Amino acid sequence: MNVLILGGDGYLGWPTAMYLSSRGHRVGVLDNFAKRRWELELNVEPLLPILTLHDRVKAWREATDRPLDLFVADLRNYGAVKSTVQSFKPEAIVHYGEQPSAPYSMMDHNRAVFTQTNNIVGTLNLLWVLRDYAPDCHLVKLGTMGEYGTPNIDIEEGFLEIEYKGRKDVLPFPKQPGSLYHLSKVHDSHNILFACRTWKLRSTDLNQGVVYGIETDETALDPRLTTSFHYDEVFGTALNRFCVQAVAGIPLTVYGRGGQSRGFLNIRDTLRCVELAILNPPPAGEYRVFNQFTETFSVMELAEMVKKHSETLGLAVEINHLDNPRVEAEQHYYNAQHQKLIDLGLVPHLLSDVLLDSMIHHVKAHAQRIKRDIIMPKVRWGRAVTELQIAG
Ligand code: USQ
Repeated sequence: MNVLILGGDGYLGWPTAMYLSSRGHRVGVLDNFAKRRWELELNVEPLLPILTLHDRVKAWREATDRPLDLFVADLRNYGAVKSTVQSFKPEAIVHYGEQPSAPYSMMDHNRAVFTQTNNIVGTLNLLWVLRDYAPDCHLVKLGTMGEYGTPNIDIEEGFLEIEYKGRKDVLPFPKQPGSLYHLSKVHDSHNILFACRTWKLRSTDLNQGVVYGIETDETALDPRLTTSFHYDEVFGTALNRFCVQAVAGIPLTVYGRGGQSRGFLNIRDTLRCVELAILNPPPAGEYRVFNQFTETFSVMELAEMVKKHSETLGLAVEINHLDNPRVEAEQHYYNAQHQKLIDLGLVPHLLSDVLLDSMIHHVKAHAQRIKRDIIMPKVRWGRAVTELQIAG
């Protein structure tokens, strides 16, 4: 199958491209290298050094004799999206090509506007191109579990059966996202649902949880194939950050009480989930949602696991409860369904000592690259209180 990966230079896009290529698909990777620019803006960098995308594509060819098509394009440029789709002729598009960080979207007005215009306009361009030039192509869109927020009822997979005033319907599950980034994905979901209903496109919205892990079978083939792994406060995510903090001897940064529960999954399962979605496309006109995670943990549970495991490796680890920089529930009900990918054949890699061992081993090998000053959270969700307001 011809599969185009948008955001093919990223933490998940690059390993997905190699994984699908190794399974015999013809794979194209598209990126505009925006993430590398944001890294420069914030003076952060991935823990393991990574090559340019051009050099990684070359290294993949040398290691496996498999080609990848490379497109440098910005999804906000309709003409570039159109010409890529016309020349590559994708049967499936995997769309990771968005600004993926909640803290980045909450940093200031410019970055909030950028996040929403970048993400929403990029996806809207894609939908128009699919409508006119590739209506049968299956759009596999990376959404997020954070679209739902933390309601006090069970979270369903995209839709909820409702009985109201004696009538019944199946409607999109209510969305209460916790950041302007997460909101951008809600807006995308609405646009995609509209496009499927109105233009008879087909799409799978993968509402993914927080991903952890450094290594996949393909990245392990050659150090030149490494993926971008962040641990800073803006692009790093909870478990990945905790492993780096454990190695660096920095107390684990639990925000607030740490009762925030989220769905988590191993990076290897991300790749398999995307493959399962591609191999089982919905019919024309269907918009479907899979909740893509394998286990639920609270932040505090994760911190305790990392602490306990690190201690068996001789690392002394403390847990620090920081003032929560975000506005979010710190103790709440959380029960999200995640059955549809299991029904399609997903066999999860659950979080285990072996995985923690391997992550800490990788982090240790690059410990000299850890920048200690990019770990503590500085981006605050709440309104800044000015001196004028304090005065009255
Ligand atoms: N947290 C801490 N300490 C840290 C970092 C995070 O306590 O050092 C807490 C946060 O307050 C939050 C939870 O851990 O309650 C998750 O935060 P995160 O930074 O690991 O992940 P999040 O901001 O939710 O975003 C990440 C990805 C995003 C993806 C999302 C999936 O960056 O692209 O959409 O995970 S989900 O969380 O399910 O919405």
